[in-house]
Amino acid sequence: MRHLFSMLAAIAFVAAATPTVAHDYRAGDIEIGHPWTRATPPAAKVGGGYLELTNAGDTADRLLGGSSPVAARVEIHNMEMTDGIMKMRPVPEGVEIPAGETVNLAPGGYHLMLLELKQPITEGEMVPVTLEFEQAGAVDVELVAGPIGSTATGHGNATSSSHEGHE
Ligand SMILES: [Cu+2]
Repeated sequence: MRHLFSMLAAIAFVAAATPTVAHDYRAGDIEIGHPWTRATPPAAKVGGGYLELTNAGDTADRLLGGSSPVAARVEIHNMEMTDGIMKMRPVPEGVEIPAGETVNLAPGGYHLMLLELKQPITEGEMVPVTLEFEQAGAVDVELVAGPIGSTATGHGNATSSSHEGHE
């Protein structure tokens, strides 16, 4: 009985963590799992982008960057611990996706950065982004916008000031 309860709790947790239906895309050998973003505060000029990249092929590929009609630029960033402080830095060389492996762009690590947003991202919105891969080429995906509160896990208070510095 206790086992059943914890199983139900686990299911409830998963449901809460993924408020929207998972959606996937494919470009050549690259599978793109559940691209998402977060709603932004009214004055925000930047937004994040998160997704899972799986290389089903037998040669390495590389996510080089992207573009979006809702932002002036889309960059790839990484979060790194420097002297005990989480800092973001642009990764112009992109992210390698080794053959047969999965690379996660997620809060706290590699992520897409939508810069100079033309308007705030609202919860539930589908944000179109074109991803650019070295081998697989360009592919259009849509980021599902989660609630604004979910900023706590990634681009939270500690990093929002460094985002401002991107302007
Ligand atoms: Cu960033």
